[in-house]
Amino acid sequence: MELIQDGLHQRLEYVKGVPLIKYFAEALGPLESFQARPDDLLISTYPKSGTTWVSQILDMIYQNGDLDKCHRAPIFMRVPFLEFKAPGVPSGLETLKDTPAPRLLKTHLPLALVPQTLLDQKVKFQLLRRLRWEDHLSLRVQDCSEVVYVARNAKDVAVSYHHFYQMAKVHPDPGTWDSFLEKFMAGEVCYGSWYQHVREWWELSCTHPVLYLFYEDMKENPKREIQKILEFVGRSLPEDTLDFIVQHTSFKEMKKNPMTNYSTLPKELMDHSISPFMRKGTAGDWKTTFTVAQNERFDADYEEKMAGCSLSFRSQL
Ligand code: PPS
Repeated sequence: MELIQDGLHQRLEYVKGVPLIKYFAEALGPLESFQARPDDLLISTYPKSGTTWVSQILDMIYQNGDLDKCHRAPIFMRVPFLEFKAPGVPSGLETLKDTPAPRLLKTHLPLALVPQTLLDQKVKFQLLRRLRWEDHLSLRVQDCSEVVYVARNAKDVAVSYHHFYQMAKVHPDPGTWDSFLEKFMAGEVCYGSWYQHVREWWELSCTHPVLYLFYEDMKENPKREIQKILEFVGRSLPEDTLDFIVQHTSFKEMKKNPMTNYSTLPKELMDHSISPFMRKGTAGDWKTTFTVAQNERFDADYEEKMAGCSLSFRSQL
């Protein structure tokens, strides 16, 4: 535990212009030797956008809805977090060594920092787009690693991130909500700009097999979104299994499940008494935190940063 104490509240380190937790920045070098497999599925998100939720959904799909199998390990062991590194716990790369194929992988990295091996399939995919849809689907499953991206509206992400910065001790001191919001808008939080992240992965979906999902759609109709995921990964499940997955990936179930709620991590890394990892799990919670002035300033800045982008977010349901 002394190693963990040593690592508290480090400053962010910039890599290719992207601010990262110092340990995560250190993990990028070894990550260059990572070799993707064509049957890898990458779960990519900006932090606090529904990563754990979609990870549990995908693992339940991969285990054909067998909850006991999904209890085999905490979510961060079942779905290795590629750039994760912190004192006293296995790194993402270490976890990966024991992960059997087909693998689910997690990252929050912006494209500039994603290991090239995961994007190498791009050219191949561009060629495949010219084929008939059925050929395209069957070839795609065999030849390309795929990406499920989840995006969440920026206001809820900012609020969730501020709470997470406080409870997950590898982050720098977040400061007040007002100062954190300014840093979020300036892209000076861990992983950089939300605006750039959601945009560049959206653009990638034109040339790469990316299923681009929205947290708010998942809240609105989880069954519909899980069906999209099933189709994307080329699997089908009986209706009752699908309903079972919907039920066991609800916020209520995942909050009390030690294999999804991060309660198995040492308190020195995540202190749930400050703010639980499974905090509220709603769309529109930002309204309890943003002042009217903050909201106006945020909206004006948002218009500028998202100008010309076809992405459309719902910040309430
Ligand atoms: S992380 O640390 O970046 O990987 O966090 P991430 O998992 O992306 O996001 C955490 C937020 O997602 C909420 N969450 C859920 N919402 C609805 N349903 C389910 N099943 C679910 N699981 C996790 C979690 O509560 C965090 O959001 P907030 O707003 O803080 O509650």
